[in-house]
Amino acid sequence: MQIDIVMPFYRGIHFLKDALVSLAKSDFKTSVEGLLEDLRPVVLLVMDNSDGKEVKSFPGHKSYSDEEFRKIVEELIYDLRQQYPEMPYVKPVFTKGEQTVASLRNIGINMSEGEYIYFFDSDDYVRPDTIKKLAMKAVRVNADIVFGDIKTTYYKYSEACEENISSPQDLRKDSLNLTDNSLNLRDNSFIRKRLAQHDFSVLNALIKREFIHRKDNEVFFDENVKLYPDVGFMLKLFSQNACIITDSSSVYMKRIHNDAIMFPALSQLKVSARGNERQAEYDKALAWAADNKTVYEDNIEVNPGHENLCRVISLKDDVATAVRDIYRQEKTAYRKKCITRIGNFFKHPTFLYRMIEKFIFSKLPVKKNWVLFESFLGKNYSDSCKYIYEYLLCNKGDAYRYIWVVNDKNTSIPGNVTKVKYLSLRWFYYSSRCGYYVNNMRQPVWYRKRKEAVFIETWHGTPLKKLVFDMDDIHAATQSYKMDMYGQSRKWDYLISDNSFSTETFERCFLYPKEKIIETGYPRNDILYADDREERAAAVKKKLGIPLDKRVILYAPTWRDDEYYGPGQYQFALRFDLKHLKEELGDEYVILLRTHYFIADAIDTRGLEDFAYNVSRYDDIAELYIVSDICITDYSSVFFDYANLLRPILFYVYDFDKYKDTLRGFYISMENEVPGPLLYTEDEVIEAVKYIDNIVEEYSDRYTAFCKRFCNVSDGNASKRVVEQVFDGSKGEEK
Ligand code: C2G
Repeated sequence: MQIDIVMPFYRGIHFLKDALVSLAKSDFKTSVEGLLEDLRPVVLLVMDNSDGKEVKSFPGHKSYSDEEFRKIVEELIYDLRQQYPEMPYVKPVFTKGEQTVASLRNIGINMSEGEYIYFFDSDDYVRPDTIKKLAMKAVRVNADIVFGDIKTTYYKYSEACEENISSPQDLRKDSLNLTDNSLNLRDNSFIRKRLAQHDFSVLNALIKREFIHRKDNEVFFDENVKLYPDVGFMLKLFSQNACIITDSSSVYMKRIHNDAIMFPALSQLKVSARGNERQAEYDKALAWAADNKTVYEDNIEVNPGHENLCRVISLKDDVATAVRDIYRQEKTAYRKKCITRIGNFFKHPTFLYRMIEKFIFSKLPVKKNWVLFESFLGKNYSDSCKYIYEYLLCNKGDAYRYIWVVNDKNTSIPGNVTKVKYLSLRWFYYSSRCGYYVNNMRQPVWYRKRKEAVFIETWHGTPLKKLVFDMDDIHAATQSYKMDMYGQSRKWDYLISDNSFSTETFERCFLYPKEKIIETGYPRNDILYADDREERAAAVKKKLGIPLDKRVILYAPTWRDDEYYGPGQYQFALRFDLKHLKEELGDEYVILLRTHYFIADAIDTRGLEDFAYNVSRYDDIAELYIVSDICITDYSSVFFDYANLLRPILFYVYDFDKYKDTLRGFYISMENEVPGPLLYTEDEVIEAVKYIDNIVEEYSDRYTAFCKRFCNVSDGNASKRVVEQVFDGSKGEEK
């Protein structure tokens, strides 16, 4: 039995690869109960080079010419064929001119020769038995359509189908929850259910080709419908007398795109366009259903020869009802949304403040000499913002008015400074009126930047772990990360970079124009080169109560994307037995424990006060760098900064494989390029600390090479360079 798999493809070679790999790993061989002799899947890969046509070209990325596109696809098929000799035959069909998913599918329908057609979107994938299961049912009852289940996933094939990742927050949504009535269909409940859920998807359905290519009534996709061609197509199929069965154990994995910027799914295209298309499409379907009502027959016939197996069903009335329902439900949903919005308005002051900002504050003039500083969402007085501020204060003094976002009003800040709490009404006031906004994180998605204001994004680290558009799957709490970040970064006037590696990476991973990146080095590292560094270190030691005769280890790990309570609230379990550590190292060392600012869990140091110091709430990590003799981290960017001190760095990477392969991936090879050893157990860490001189010697060449590449801009004058370029530069002058 030949199954023609009609696969439209227009963009995202990584999606296509996953789809084809899933077919290559599918089982088309096994015959069950002797019913299935031979399944012959043929993939009709019908393509249009949208990358080539895409007008937008993103910084750091390129689009393909038709020629290049063809080459890439052919190479992919060739490589997969080498890797998986059993992969179904793939027939590439390159089309010319503008195509829609509907027209690509119609080309596939016209080319098909097999008994059944299976529509498969090239950004989805199947499980190894998905198609076979449908085929078995189809053969048994000679069905016109066999429907399987559809599950949605955010993850690529290897994670969702092979590794079975189990994060505590399983983001996969519910499936259709079919009850398997495949061999005993007594009523039309399944189809009615689909209609009621507005599920008109053609996916995971094995459809008899004759049933589409009927003599009396050929069914094609409406090529004028760009976004939802399935609706009209399925309504037409549903309204015919069809032998329809289901198999809930056959599961098709529909992938939700986490990147609506570079690789939007059709449903993620511009909302207004989507709304109109959908409306038009439903209108058409409704009109069609109404027109055909005259030929509606309510009788349910029994398919000859298969009386006990299935029924032939006719659903014209259900179709018309469903379409009317859609309108009703949409209206109700809209009303509910309005009510929720009004509710939110009173529940969360932010909504109210946003309105006040929009209608009052934003009407007041921008104050050109007001500078707003915000570090880690107001959690502390730190990072590059602090050093830019202190430079301005020393060198420009009263020329500017300084406002700091700090949630704790007792935070000690030098100079005459106005303090505001993050997202308080005063924050809205100052963020709306200030001429300069210096921030080291992302501002809220809804933040409205005034045209006259200058936004300086300092960012908060040289990237080791992959960021935004360089990431495949998102395991963190917010799946809208890429879209959010894209919108947020469009509002930045300057982005500070610590080295040429960061500049290149930011351009690509943020899709951010290189001209706006200023490679000044990080102001936060100026302190590491300060003449009075040792005096400052002594003062910090005194403040923390660290005994002067002890050497200091700083342990500063990062956060894990998949261990969270909610956005910005991450979990952390310390992988050190502090008592044991104290026994082994306590005579010579004390340890400073510093969790990432996203971590909500607190570290328990009770009973070990003279050895372990919890410095997670200490304002500025740079001050902790200068008091420490050894830094232990994992995948945090802290080591890029710490390396400026040329002191030993150890990498305690107990979950290395997971972090590298699943959660993030790295820009540089941790095995070969970082300036210290990768250690996987507590004992290895203890050993390394005991023999730290050997480590220093062993890693000396690597350390030198590392600094040459990543620390070559830093010299203690980064803040000065930023102020000169941003505050004294042309953009600042204009103000
Ligand atoms: N940090 C800290 N304490 C930690 C970890 C990090 O104070 N235990 C601070 C450091 O200044 C570090 C910054 O937060 O450089 C960023 O932390 P990362 O661990 O690197 O993680 P993330 O916030 O995800 O930023 O380009 C850099 C990346 O964006 C990483």
